[in-house]
Amino acid sequence: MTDRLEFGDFAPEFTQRNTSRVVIVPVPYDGTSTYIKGADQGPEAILAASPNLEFYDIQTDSEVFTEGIYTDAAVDGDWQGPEAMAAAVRKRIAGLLDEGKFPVVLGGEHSVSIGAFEAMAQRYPDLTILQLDAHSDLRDEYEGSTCNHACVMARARELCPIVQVGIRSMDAGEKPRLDKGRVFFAHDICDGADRGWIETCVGLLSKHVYITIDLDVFDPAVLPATGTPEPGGMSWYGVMAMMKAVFRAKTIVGFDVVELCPRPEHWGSDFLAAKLVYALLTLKYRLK
Ligand SMILES: [Mn+2]
Repeated sequence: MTDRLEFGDFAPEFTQRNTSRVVIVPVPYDGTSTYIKGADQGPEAILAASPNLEFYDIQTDSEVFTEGIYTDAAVDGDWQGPEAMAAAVRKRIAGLLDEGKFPVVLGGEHSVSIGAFEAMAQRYPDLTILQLDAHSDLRDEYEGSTCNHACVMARARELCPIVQVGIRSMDAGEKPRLDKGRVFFAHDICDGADRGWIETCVGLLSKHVYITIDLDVFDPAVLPATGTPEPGGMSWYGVMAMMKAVFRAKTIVGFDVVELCPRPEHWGSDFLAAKLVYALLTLKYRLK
């Protein structure tokens, strides 16, 4: 037994490290966020909310936890900057890939994804990184670091092709780095737009896909507890429709859910993040 929080509250036979296909990796890091601090509390809030989910999925008539969901120790340390944190995440994820596990990273601010990107790109030469986010995150450098949360997708682009979904906030200086053919802006895909864009998006992905979900991709009315909320975001069913199409067509090799900034008055955000994790696992293993 361990006194640390676990995802869900499953019988011990479904939470053993050696038999679990899924490994949850909390990364409680918030070293570079620029507006509201608190993303380091995100993993704990997601884990704390998770036992309150229903673990039966209506749409697929399934209980995906039977694949085994192990919650690993947090990647944590007394780091001087995000570079050292990214290296620690890379090492952890590379180890899990060696063991044949399906890693799920819980942030933490978005820079926690960089180490996962590196481990994934090394393992899968044809990788595409699919980003759901309000922000393009394509700054080459921000506040003295190339691993700042505002630079996450600039680092991703150095490793492999990327596709960006839900974007509605960026700096003019990022324009040269933006590949417009691979960006789905929120104003084009939200608010009653038909979902034909999803097929176009799936068509841009390679076989192996890593998904990075900044929770601020959701509209703040849906998920308010995030550090840099932006109006005009995606709905729950908008995200799920897209995810269903992606998981059906491609081999998803892992994903992260980042930038939850928990607030006591917005406990629904913690629950949404936990539900999103479980819903994506259902799509991974139970989608018919
Ligand atoms: Mn963002």
